[in-house]
Amino acid sequence: MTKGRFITLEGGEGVGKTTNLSFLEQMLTAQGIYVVKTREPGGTPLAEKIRQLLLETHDEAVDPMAELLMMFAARAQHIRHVIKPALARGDWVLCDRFTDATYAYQGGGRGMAMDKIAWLERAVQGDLRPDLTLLLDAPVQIGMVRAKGRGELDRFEQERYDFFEKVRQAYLNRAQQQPERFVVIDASQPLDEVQRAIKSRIDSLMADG
Ligand code: T5A
Repeated sequence: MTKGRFITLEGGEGVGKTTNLSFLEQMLTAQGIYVVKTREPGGTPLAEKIRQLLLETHDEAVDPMAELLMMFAARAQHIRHVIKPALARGDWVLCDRFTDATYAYQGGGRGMAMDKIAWLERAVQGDLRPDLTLLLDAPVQIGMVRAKGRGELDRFEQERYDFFEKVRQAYLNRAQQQPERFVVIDASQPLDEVQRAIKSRIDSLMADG
């Protein structure tokens, strides 16, 4: 049985995570690899309900701690019912956002203490971490224009510009702190260039065995 891999795609709004996750799925499937494509928040029926609560707008202000705990509540379900079983089977898990998004949005964007996030990460995930994280990075403006092109904005997409600048910076800081896990890809390039960069990194991951 081949060793399962856990690959996450990260980045701000509209940088192309969903588009490139499908590209990656096709590329790996063509090589005979069993792939589980999933997303956060979400990935199980219950976690998708939590996603809906998180993304819709409410008359009541959402407390940042409540938001943080809902992210990890959804993640606990996702890890138990989807991610761990898939890795145990030897499948590759391709996940549209994971805990780096929590550090970027709840930590960087909302200003929650990073050590609280780290505590929850240990409590919920144990030692589960992605093998590889592709960070699609682009100026906030570019991602927002792409995201707006898709229609109605969710609760996060309605945040102010400086929120997304902080999110972007928090992602880049994490990539700098963990260069062995992160690959930063310039997502402002044309899509075929972005996909060439992704393919090259995956080829070397496979060559490493
Ligand atoms: N969240 C999530 C947290 O706050 N904390 C957490 O812990 C987690 C897990 C989830 C929200 O939840 C927050 C963050 C988010 O706000 P989401 O749906 O996962 O929401 O995230 P979004 O960023 O909203 O996802 P999007 O679908 O909007 O963006 P994608 O997936 O990055 O972009 P995609 O692939 O849909 O592309 C957008 C458009 O751009 C085009 C595509 O064709 C598409 O039309 N495009 C390009 N165009 C030109 N050149 C390129 N290189 C292009 N790449 C894509």
